Amino acid sequence: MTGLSVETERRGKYVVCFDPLDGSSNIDCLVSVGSIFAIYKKSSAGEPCEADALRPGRELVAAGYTVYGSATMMVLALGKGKGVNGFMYDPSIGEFILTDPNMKIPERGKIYSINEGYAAEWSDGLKKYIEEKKCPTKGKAYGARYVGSMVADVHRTIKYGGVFMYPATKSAPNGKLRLLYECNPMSYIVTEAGGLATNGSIPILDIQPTSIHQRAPCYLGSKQDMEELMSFLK
Ligand code: AFP
Repeated sequence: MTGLSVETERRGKYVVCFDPLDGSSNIDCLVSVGSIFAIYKKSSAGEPCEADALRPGRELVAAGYTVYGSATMMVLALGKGKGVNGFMYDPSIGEFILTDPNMKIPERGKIYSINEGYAAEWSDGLKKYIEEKKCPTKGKAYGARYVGSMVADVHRTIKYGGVFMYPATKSAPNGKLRLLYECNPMSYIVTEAGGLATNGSIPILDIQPTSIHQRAPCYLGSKQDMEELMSFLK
């Protein structure tokens, strides 16, 4: 076998976009962090290239994250319509155990999650939505939770319901989160769990990426909460 054929055979069929350590600013104070990945099947025939990764999230074949919190859990969505499963790490046997089969995000939650420090830069619609969550015209006020590690905030949102937001602001119209390895994989998982994810105008998973590190505003969570939020953002 020639060196060339070995090299060719080593080429895989898949392209992985990943954030190996999400929430890194939380490490030194021992707050939960995580890892996120998204997998596309390679689309081009030749050598892997950037175009293999610059594709809408709808084309993902799998996505997952691991959250390093009070326990370590890996959450996987292994294909459209195949659901979401959570595996807790058991250090006594060194294995991940299926503890959260077929995870479903509640239809509505009681928590909103956003960095309120940037409130002065939000759109009027978002300001009104958060005001409605804090001082509701009907029903009870929502609780606020914000870890500052996307993995931990999204994991809580899937488990307890509600809405997680990293919005567009006046000084950062595309928000902060990276489309290919934060917004897309988390939106894919949340959507597979029965929730919704948008950039404020269209579903996150429909965005056509144009560069590897591009950012996107990200709003995701429980179906009913997201529908309400979207009515404010419009
Ligand atoms: P770092 O990995 O640089 O700490 O950023 C984490 C993150 O991308 C994401 O995990 C959080 O949701 C978001 O940033 C928090 O950003 P703010 O501190 O601006 O709220």
